[in-house]
Amino acid sequence: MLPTSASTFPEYAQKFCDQVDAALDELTSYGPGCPDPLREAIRHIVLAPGKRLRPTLVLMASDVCGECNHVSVAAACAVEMIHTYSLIHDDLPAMDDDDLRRGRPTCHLVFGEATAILAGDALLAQAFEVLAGCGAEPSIVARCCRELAQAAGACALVGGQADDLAAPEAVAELGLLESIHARKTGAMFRVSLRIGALLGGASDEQYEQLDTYGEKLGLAFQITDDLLDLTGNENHLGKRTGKDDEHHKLTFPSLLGVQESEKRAAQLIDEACQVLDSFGDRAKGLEMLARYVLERTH
Ligand code: GRG
Repeated sequence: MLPTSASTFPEYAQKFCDQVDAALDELTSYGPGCPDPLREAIRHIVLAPGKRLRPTLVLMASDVCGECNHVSVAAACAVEMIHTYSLIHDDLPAMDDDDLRRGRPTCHLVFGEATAILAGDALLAQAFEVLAGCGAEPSIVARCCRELAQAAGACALVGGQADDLAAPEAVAELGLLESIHARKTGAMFRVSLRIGALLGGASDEQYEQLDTYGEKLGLAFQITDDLLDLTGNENHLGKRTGKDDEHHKLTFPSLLGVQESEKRAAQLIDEACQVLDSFGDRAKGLEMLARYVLERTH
């Protein structure tokens, strides 16, 4: 399944992204019952050029454990649907109030707030429809659904987002910042690895290793996200920069400074890669993805 000659992560991951893109296109075509504006609103963001990191993690985790097929592709789409719903809702005026996402005007700007909210709601529901129907053994499917629901729920993605929105009023403290990011960003990275591991037939030890890799990767990703908001290029990023300062957000660079934040992200990526040692060459893609997170410009 893996292209062996690829030298950069995007080249390496292309084959995974192509499978996910094709499946998402099909899954968001929808039959009768789905109003045209809702379908268009969903596809406007789902099919926009996202990096597809989380679905790629699902597929790579399955692959390192031995089994990566259409079942994992369906699960990868479920994870991307939750992620995309969270982006659509995060961009709403009541939250981050953004006008640019994945290089396109945000969903609510094009289709209106009500349709954007409903597009997110539909994706959240569909994610579980797709995961429940992915075709894996029922006990594994049930475990994957539970893991995904937890990662998307009040103590993870949604809770982290709630605390992040409240953070300007909170005491600027590293423990709080790490807790917000572990929930708002880290949980979706971790669950991608967990689901990929479960569908790939991971041993308990492999599952734990991939989970630890996901935990470290998720935090490093958020640190680089904070740094890119400060120093990145809007054209490369496809979203506005400088928003964190504008919203008085609690971020790693605001708390630790740019250099210390870069050091911390690099250390986390080294630690994440070390955890992969026992997988040997099979984990090359996961290692490349981790290094890419550090070097990315978007
Ligand atoms: C609305 C429940 C709810 C949660 C919103 C997604 C999110 C949580 C907030 C977006 C703001 C933000 C900077 C989050 C942290 C990092 C993150 C999730 C960035 C976006 O992920 P990428 O860069 O996006 O992987 P693409 O578009 O490439 O998929």
